[in-house]
Amino acid sequence: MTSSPASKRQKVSSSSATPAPPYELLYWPAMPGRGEHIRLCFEATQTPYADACNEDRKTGMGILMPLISDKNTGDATNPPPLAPPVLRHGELLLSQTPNILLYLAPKLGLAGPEGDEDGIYHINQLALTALDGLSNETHDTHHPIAVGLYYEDQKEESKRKAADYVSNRFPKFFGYFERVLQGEASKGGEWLYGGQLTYADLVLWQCVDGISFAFPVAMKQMRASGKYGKVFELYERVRGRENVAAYLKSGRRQKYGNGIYRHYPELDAEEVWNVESQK
Ligand SMILES: N[C@@H](CCC(=O)N[C@@H](CS)C(=O)NCC(=O)O)C(=O)O
Repeated sequence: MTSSPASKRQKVSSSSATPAPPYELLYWPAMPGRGEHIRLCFEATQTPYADACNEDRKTGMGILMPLISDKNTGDATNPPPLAPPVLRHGELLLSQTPNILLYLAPKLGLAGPEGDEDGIYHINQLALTALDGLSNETHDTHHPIAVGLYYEDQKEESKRKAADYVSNRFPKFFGYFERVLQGEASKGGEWLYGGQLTYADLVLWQCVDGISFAFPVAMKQMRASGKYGKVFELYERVRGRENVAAYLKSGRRQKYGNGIYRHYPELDAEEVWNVESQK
């Protein structure tokens, strides 16, 4: 019987003679971006990983660029990735942030309580929801028309988009996660699911952190409203964890810049939301 590629990979990592392959993250250098969700899983669990493009930009980009080239057709077992983040683990190459998280979570102990077989799908649901509303939509506030155009070329549309985003989408998504934390499945309201830290908490944390950088005025109001207390408590709880706190102080944590979370004061000003959202 021929073994499937998956079972070959299984053999590599479970063999006592062969050490488990290292985790390699490939992502644009010098920005947290979507790669940060994956970094946080490694950092929170003290799992060794390589961050090739930040450790040695030339070498890292020399690996990443051919992978996402429009000439790449992949190899015998891996289709080509369209865009980073990309995870390399032995012979396995994966892309799509939530897909990578889904793969890593059980291996890193971030997939919920033991014995809860369906738990990972609930955790995935929560992570996908955070990524939809608090990462992908955030990106659209400064690129509402075209990813390939500069922000400056779509500034007026950005203002309208941000106005709606801040006024309507923040309350919807923060309200949702507040309800999740009030719900029974959270098992106590400290963590989103199952009474323990999962990758959904780390995803939500990164989203709230990025949004706080991008929209400080709006976020101050969200905090002051008192409506999302549990979400902000979870944010502080994650930030206070020993491994996360140490990571945030380290040089491995990248600064926000021209990625998903950008601070354009004109998209955050209260007058703009009020005026623009009336149009
Ligand atoms: N849904 C994908 C989106 C990947 C993505 O858009 N990656 C960005 C960097 S964060 C990129 O380089 N995109 C290039 C492009 O869309 O042309 C994911 O979550 O990984």
